[in-house]
Amino acid sequence: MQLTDIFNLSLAGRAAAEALEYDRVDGTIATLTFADIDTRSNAMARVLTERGLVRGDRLGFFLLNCVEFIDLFLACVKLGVIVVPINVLYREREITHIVSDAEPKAVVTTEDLAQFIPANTNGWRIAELAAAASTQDATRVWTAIDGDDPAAIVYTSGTTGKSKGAVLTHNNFAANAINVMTCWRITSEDRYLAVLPLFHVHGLGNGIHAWLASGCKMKLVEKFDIKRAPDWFTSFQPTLFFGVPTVYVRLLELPEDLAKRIGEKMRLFVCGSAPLPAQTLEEFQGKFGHRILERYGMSETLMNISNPYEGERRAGAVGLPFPGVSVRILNHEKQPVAEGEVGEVYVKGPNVCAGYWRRPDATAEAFVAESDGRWFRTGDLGQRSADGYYTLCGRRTDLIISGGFNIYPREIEELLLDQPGVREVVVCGVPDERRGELPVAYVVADETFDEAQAEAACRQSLASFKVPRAFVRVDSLPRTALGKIQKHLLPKI
Ligand code: MLC
Repeated sequence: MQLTDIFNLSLAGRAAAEALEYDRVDGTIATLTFADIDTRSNAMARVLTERGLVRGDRLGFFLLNCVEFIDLFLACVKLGVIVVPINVLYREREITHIVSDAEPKAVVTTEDLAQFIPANTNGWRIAELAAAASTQDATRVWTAIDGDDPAAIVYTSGTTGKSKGAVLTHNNFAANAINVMTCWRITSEDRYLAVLPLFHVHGLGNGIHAWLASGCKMKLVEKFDIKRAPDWFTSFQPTLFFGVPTVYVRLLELPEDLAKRIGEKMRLFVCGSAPLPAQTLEEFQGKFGHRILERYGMSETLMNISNPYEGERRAGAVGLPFPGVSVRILNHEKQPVAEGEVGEVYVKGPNVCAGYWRRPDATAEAFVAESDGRWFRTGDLGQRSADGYYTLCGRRTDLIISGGFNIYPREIEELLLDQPGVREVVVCGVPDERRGELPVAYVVADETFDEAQAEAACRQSLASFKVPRAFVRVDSLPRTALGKIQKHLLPKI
């Protein structure tokens, strides 16, 4: 099995059907069939082969959503080349780490984004690859690929400050695509509006893969923009939409009558990547006439748990395990907790990644081998109700989620500790209505500390969503007798 076999249901099986539309720069709409998608990626695969890429090589993607992202992604899937998506908001420090860890043959990017690629990295322009593909032979390429071959290495923020690459195989993505498609009843009749970034598993593993498996029609936009959303919804009239909570909070800003009209055409709104406040769910239902379906996944595991399509979509809960996925809630002693009690969520299934790229230490830490298999420690705390619904109630780790993007405080703290005058620093998430959480830095520093300089240093090296929204000076950090920082005792801002 390889991913192409599933994608062929549409690439070959629905060759003549309209597959994709996107807005051109001049404002006109481009439409491609599944046959077009297939041949474009065949040609792109031949370009990659000419440039020396073979099965098992890595290729970095540093791109906004665009049709060429899809061409390149499918070309890699067909060749067994491992895709390494990089968040377009990442900057020097983050990209340098990913490139040195994954060692891609090249990082594919645009003219605008090329400035952020480290100088010693092979940067390929997507426009040049696309131009080369346009004159290539577009007949099918086929490579012998094993289902356990990696399809992508997805970097997730690491607790040590350095991100780790979750190795997702063809089988992982296939299991996820089939679950998403069947459990959410996605069919070729659907019209999917894709606003989430393709460099994350939400937009890629759920969005692109469910589109290709089901053969529905997709409208792809560069990135979510609330000002353009009314036009996308009214002109494309989607039936299917995936968002993070921040996207739903922003959609609540739309006028009542428009919301109602959008709701009339819609079949399913799905939310994930961060907790959806029950109030947002209820308000959204009142305004759009749809109960958002909330589900739970991670970059390392793809989708684990989902509220049911039929049946109760319970506010605050993430629902029931997906087919093939086993879930356990364990206490500190790794023993199962009683019903309703809180413990750490462990998962097992065909969706769970093979491990972390070249990090046997981190892989050993994240997995627990039991007599019934290999369980992945999610780091999330949860409980199960009497009727089997799971609810998440926080995290074991310090992870901050802002707008659906993960932030590990340690990475920012390490950078700030290098700033003049800083003696101690701790970064915490503070609640924010729109983004869920925002990072704030509490700093113990002498008079040489300069806030503007610290902020500029963060902005230079880190993604914009990681830059602390405030620097709060404190005399000391509240600690326990054992020296652990008590974040809850820091002054509220
Ligand atoms: C935001 N920006 C982006 C971007 N999202 N740039 C490129 N691509 C994107 N996808 C930039 C904006 O241009 C802007 O830059 C700044 O970030 C703030 O954006 P905003 O539009 O003012 O913010 P907001 O209205 O808050 O909306 C942000 C958002 C974004 C919701 C659109 O946070 C987003 O796309 N989040 C999705 C994250 C995601 O897909 N996570 C899935 C992880 S997978 P400037 O320069 O103008 O300031 C995972 C597993 C699972 O967790 O279970 O799914």
